[in-house]
Amino acid sequence: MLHAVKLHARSALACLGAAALCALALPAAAGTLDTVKQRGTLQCGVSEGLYGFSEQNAQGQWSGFDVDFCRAVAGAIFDDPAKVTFVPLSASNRFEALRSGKVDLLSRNTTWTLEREAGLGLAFAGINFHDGQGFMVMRSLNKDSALDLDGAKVCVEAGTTTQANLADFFRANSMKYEEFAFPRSSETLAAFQNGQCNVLTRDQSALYAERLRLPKPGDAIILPDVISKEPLGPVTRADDFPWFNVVRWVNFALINGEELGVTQANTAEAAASGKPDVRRFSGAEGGLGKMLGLDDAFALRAVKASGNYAEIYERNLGVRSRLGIPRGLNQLWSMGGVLYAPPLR
Ligand SMILES: N[C@@H](CCC(=O)N[C@@H](CS)C(=O)NCC(=O)O)C(=O)O
Repeated sequence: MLHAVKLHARSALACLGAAALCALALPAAAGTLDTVKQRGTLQCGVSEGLYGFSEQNAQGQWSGFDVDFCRAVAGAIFDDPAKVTFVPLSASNRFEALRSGKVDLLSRNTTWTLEREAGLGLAFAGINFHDGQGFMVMRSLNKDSALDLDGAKVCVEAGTTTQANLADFFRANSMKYEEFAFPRSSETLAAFQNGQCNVLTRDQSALYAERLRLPKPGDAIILPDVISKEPLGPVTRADDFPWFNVVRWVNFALINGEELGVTQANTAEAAASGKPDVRRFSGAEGGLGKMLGLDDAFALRAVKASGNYAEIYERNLGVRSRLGIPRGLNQLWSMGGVLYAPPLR
């Protein structure tokens, strides 16, 4: 069920001085942010188990790129990254969990598409991983291009953009395939392993992750073809703009944190910095956090919780991690990638 749209009246528009610097004061919203604050924990939807993105160890502790994003949001709100309840969701049940309010936020390798926003009443708060879909085959199959896959038996997870792109790719190239679709990633991988299908298709990042689960990862190869754009990012309900903004600006804060050189280890130093942009980032001036309903130090707190974007990326996905995925497109705009966050001011 979709929540009713809440309209926020402009209760005050205060303009300061000749420079006409305007601060837009909104009434306290009885929305998700208040619910989260009152509950004392953020309910964050993550995947059920995807190396590098969200996984739970034997002690029940979660880790991963998507998990760290949830912790950064909790850090921004509570100054305590532990105030998150992780809710594992399959590809098929993730959107209903968000729409029904079971989770406040979806941080689960989810692709931004028009249908999901305009059709489901959701809003993507940004892109935190630029992915693309690929194919994995056993080395013994002797295929080195996706265009050689005519007649293949393909395993795919149901309820994903992956399934739709698969159909497009084979149709566009006049090739046939037999589809084996499963609701869970563990079942999809098992079917590939036991030979029910000879091709596994997923987002490239997920292929890197799933290959590590094979008894002999070196027996499988990821074909070089990338057949789609998969901009992955955090998602909220579309009816709560103030909450959407909180999540969106935490994402921007992590990217700006990298750009400014604010790291998990130097937040105390950053808080004492004399540089104007670092002072705004740390909440020493600008009063930016309050406009979001947060403490002015929200950006610094987010980095304190999880590290800046580069730290989160390298810890979970980067070339020195188990997955070994180069930054590529996910490099800052100033370093040859496409990550670009509006300024905190
Ligand atoms: N990005 C795609 C695929 C997302 C997805 O759920 N992918 C599957 C494999 S392709 C996955 O990550 N499963 C992990 C899990 O269910 O724990 C989408 O948003 O539809």
